[in-house]
Amino acid sequence: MRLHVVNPNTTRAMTDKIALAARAIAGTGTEIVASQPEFGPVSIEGYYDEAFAVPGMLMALREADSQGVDGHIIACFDDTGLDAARSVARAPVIGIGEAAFHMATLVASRFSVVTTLALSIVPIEHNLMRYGLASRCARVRAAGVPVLALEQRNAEACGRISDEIRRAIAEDQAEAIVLGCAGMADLAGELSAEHGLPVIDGVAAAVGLMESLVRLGLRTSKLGAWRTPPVKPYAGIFSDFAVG
Ligand code: 5HY
Repeated sequence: MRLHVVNPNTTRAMTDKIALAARAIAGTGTEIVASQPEFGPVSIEGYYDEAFAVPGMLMALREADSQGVDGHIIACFDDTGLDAARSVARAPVIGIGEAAFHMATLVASRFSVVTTLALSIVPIEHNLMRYGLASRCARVRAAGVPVLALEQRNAEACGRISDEIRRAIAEDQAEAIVLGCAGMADLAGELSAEHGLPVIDGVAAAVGLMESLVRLGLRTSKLGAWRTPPVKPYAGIFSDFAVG
């Protein structure tokens, strides 16, 4: 099978790290095709960045969809543009945030999320509510680390994330940790070993879930929320985004 992993921000080093993490978990018969938008924010931190990441992400996703892939993974922890992507893509679409949350519920009765900046906390809390999983999440925490600070092996950034995990265990009684940024994909194993609990990276979780969806022959239902968008003109610079 062929899975498309799209990093919705425009930082190539992060796209490469995400692709590496996806390929590390992918089964032998799974090819990972990675992409990123040609335009948009270099990182997504909060609602405003997210708004300007969605068009470019959708363009990359529709291009991959037209080339024929078995599934799409949106590799931004906010699940940027997930609903729009499911509406327009032929192949099923999974966001790494939703994937990580579901995996955490299978190994822990309560989990905490450790993300980058405080700006990202409420968008993640909103997603947990939308997915019906807020009751399983003890708390969404921020390590105070900008997304792009994770791009080089930054001891200070890793230390902040580790300290926040320690607080989540002590204060939230977290039984598992979800890493709240695609840029943390390479840290899950060492943090799990350091703290002695499951630490879940959304990229790996999404690849595992997508392989199962494809094997089960499941695709997005087009009967309701994610039905194909109606054909209509789009004026101005978005004219190429119109469906049909
Ligand atoms: C991510 N931002 O996974 C999110 C994490 C965040 O550019 N990739 C980004 O801080 O919201």
